[in-house]
Amino acid sequence: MVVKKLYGNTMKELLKQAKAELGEDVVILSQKTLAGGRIELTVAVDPPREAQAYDTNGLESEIFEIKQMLLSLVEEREVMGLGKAALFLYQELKQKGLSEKIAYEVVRDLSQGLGPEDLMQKDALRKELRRFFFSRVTTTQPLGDEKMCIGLLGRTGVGKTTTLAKLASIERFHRKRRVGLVSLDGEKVGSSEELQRIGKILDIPVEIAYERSEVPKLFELGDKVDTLLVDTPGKGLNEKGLREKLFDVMTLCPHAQFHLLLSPHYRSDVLLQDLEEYGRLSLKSLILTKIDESHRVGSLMDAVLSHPVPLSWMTTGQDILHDILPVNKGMLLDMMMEA
Ligand SMILES: Nc1nc2c(ncn2[C@@H]2O[C@H](COP(=O)(O)OP(=O)(O)OP(=O)(O)O)[C@@H](O)[C@H]2O)c(=O)[nH]1
Ligand SMILES: [Mg+2]
Repeated sequence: MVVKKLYGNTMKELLKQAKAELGEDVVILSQKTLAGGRIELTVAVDPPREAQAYDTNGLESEIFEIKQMLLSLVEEREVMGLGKAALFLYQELKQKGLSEKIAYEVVRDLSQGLGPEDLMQKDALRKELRRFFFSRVTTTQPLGDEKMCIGLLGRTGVGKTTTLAKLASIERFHRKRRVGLVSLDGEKVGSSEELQRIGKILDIPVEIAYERSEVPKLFELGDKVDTLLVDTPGKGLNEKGLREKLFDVMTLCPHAQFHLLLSPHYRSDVLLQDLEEYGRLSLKSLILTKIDESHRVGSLMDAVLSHPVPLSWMTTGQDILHDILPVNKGMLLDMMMEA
């Protein structure tokens, strides 16, 4: 992969430059606003197939696993040194679904804020855990008064289309804004009918792109609304199709904000994989979906504690008019510890 960093004042100008220098297949790896407002855009293109290097993935992942095993032995010994209550909490956190790495980080952090006496007390540790969780996990409220373009990302079935409809309902009925919905997911069987149904219930315009070439036409809707909501297919950024369409979205809506959806149904390694992959775009927030379906939110909390992306909403059912609320950190922590 050929990677290049570009600097400029607007996304539009940078995206144009990226296409001119690296061609139509260029993809965005990350974007960052620097001090003084300048933008740093990291872009890449894949090299031709024959130029790809010898695959060392197998060996690398074995070395990684061995390193992890050694590290966890060292960590467990260190936790033992903190006392019985800390060790119990460490084991409890792992049993609730946190990975060894995060459980160790939590207990080590708690031990720094507590004296040896408190470290022996279960209650004091629990209180400190709450403080740690509230300070480490941040939240954000992304709906502003300016013109907005909001794209939802995530693996298939995680709840993108349903959550988008819920956001449309908040914008349309609670905040009385003009809303439009565009979908980049025209290929999916039944998606047109589903989106038309949502458009009818919420009384908002809906446009669907079947091909990449249709994307620019779709975004003309952006001129007529305050909030443009963008539905995406449940494809990874590595699969051809989505990343090109997202590139176009960023060109057409340089102020677009992207949110990644995660649900407690997935193991933490799957959630972390999504965070790594979609985190290449600068994510505005994480939306936690299907919180009503599983009380075991440990894997979700593990992913949330591993990445510094703020949380915004959580969704709690299939009703597009009601089942969404701002993230409640206390509720999530209680759910994890009581599961
Ligand atoms: N219980 C519950 N079900 C939900 C929630 N959000 C979505 N669903 C359901 O999950 C299923 C999949 O939701 P979609 O919104 O179609 O998921 P998607 O991410 O758009 O899926 P693709 O378009 O296939 O990528 C649907 O049956 C939704 O009704 C939620 O918060 N709770
Ligand atoms: Mg969908």
